[in-house]
Amino acid sequence: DNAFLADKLRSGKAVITGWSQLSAPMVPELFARSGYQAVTLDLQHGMYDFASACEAMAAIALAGAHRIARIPVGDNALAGRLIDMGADCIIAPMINSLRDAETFARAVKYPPIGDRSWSPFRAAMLSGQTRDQYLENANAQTLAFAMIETQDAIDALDEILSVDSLDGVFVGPSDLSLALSKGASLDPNGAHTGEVAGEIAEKALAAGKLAGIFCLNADKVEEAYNQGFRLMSHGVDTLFLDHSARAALKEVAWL
Ligand code: 3PY
Ligand code: MG
Repeated sequence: DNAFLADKLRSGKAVITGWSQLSAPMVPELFARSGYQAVTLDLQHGMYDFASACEAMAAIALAGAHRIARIPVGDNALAGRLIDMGADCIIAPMINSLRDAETFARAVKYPPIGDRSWSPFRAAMLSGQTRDQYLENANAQTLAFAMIETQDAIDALDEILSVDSLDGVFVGPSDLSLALSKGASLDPNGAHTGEVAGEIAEKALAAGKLAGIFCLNADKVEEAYNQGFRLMSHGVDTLFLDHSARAALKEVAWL
């Protein structure tokens, strides 16, 4: 369908996004062709750079799916470039303060709620709008999600959620579990990590924001949905390949 990602999420629809770290454009296209409504390109921990993300977004768009990009820490200039090239949603990692949230979200939005710089030629083309229409709709259609995944972020959550130009929060359960255990254990699927994620979603929803989360299995997707999250990742290309490669080799282990 032609609905915008922002409209789907705001109307309460769940959106599952594939998560891509391998930067050949066929990889995110495969996610989209296999039915994922959205594909997230990981420019923080994956192999993508700006050029490969541009190619990937074209391939995803061709397959009719939403484009989400996770930027490297603090790279708000790249956020602007990626939306200009057709990202529907930017996820910014390690947002730890009001100032982090404000500078990030403002880079994604045009005045009066932000200071995004003008020239969305590609984004307007991909969304099927004239540039005038694009200007009218961009602030509502383009999403800024701040990752909440540190103790500082939890401490500053109310302030972060007060940022007008921010659309939502996105929980990173691995870093969150490291923060909660003070570095003692990585426990993204643990009960305590899940409870804290639920509290983050509750606060976000109460503040009128959207909530998203990185999930490592289908049970976590269900838990997150019940906690009010609507944007959930499920399926990472590197992990798919890792699991399938091991399984394939195991089948011929008799050799
Ligand atoms: C985390 O779990 O910390 C993430 O950033 C998800 O990729
Ligand atoms: Mg993280």
